[in-house]
Amino acid sequence: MFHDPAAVQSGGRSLSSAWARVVPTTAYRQLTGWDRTVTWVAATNSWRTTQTDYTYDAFSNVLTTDAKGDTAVTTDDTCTTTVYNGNPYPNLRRYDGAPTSGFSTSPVVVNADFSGYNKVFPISDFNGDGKRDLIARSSTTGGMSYLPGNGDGTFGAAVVFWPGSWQGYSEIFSPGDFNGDGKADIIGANPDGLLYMFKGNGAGGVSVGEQIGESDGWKQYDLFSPGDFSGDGKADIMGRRHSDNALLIWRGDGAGQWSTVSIIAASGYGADKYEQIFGYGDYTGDGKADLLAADNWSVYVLPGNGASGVGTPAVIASGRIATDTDIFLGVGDITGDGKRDLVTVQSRYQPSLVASTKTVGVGCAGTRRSPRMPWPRPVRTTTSRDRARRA
Ligand SMILES: [Ca+2]
Ligand SMILES: [Ca+2]
Ligand SMILES: [Ca+2]
Ligand SMILES: [Ca+2]
Repeated sequence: MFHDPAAVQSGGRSLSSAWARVVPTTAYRQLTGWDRTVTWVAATNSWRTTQTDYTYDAFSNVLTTDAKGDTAVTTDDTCTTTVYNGNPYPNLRRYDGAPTSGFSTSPVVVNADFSGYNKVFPISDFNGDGKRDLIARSSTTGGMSYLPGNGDGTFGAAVVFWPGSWQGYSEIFSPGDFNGDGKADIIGANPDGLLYMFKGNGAGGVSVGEQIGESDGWKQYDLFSPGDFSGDGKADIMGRRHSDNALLIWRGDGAGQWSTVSIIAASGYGADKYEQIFGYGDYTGDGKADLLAADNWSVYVLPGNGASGVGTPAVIASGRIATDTDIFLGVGDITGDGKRDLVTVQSRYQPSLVASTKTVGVGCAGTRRSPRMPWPRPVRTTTSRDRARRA
């Protein structure tokens, strides 16, 4: 999703453009380097040096980041050792909802090898046990499975409910219950661009698809649904149009069709602004369904006003949650603690946090290096990256 054709190393593997932005000059190199910060510590009348080493693995991701601590003998040392490895497989991870807004910065890998699927989306409850589930499509057979939510943020083994191939379907998603029988349904655009609804049976299956709408132009949209966005209690379909970046809503009639369609915004919701927009349900807690969106640095809430309108976007999380993620899934609360969660898919080769440990103490553990530059110096930051680039 985030892959940038310009950010392809010589080996041919594409790397996240977002990741390239974090370490722009060295993300595609196999090397080690260091950053060094020298700070005057008035309390101890001494200079403090903090050095961070970077090592890049065979895939040119940051492998280890190791703060070597300071050279001043004070108790203000704070040394953090962080270890990353490139993902051996695409994985599925969960970011638990933070107490007030946003999400935990320590994701939990809930499926370490998600390489068998090329499409995944959330659904409220597909198998009738009251817990939220995921739907996934096999990358080899195109068959459809559901991953039953356990209610604690984890998922059980995939259960195939449609062995035949849905490989040609694009824009597959669940709006929740679209035909009014109380059971969550699936909607998808078929290879001809026609839209089909697959009525859920509430027990882990769907009936044969039936066409909804008459147009064959559904491939011109990114489609998603936060549930009811218009405020009438009936699930809606939303989308953004590729040609003009407009945001649209098809207001569900509660019986498997829609009553009206309108353009919420004529522009401004394109992939150039938000790489992904996805339905969430109510994120803000005002009872009105919201959308979430992400660019290559931040995750945003696009608050619904309960009447098909969108308020001002607000950043709810930034950093690795955005740079590390290929696909966002607006799953709602899947851990049962009342806080809204997020599930993401992270691709192969992306850096995956292995461990992070913080030590506070004199010099901390590990190697302490002598400063290479004239000593002491005023407060400043230097970097070896230019040197490495020349090397
Ligand atoms: Ca379920
Ligand atoms: Ca239904
Ligand atoms: Ca509605
Ligand atoms: Ca809301």
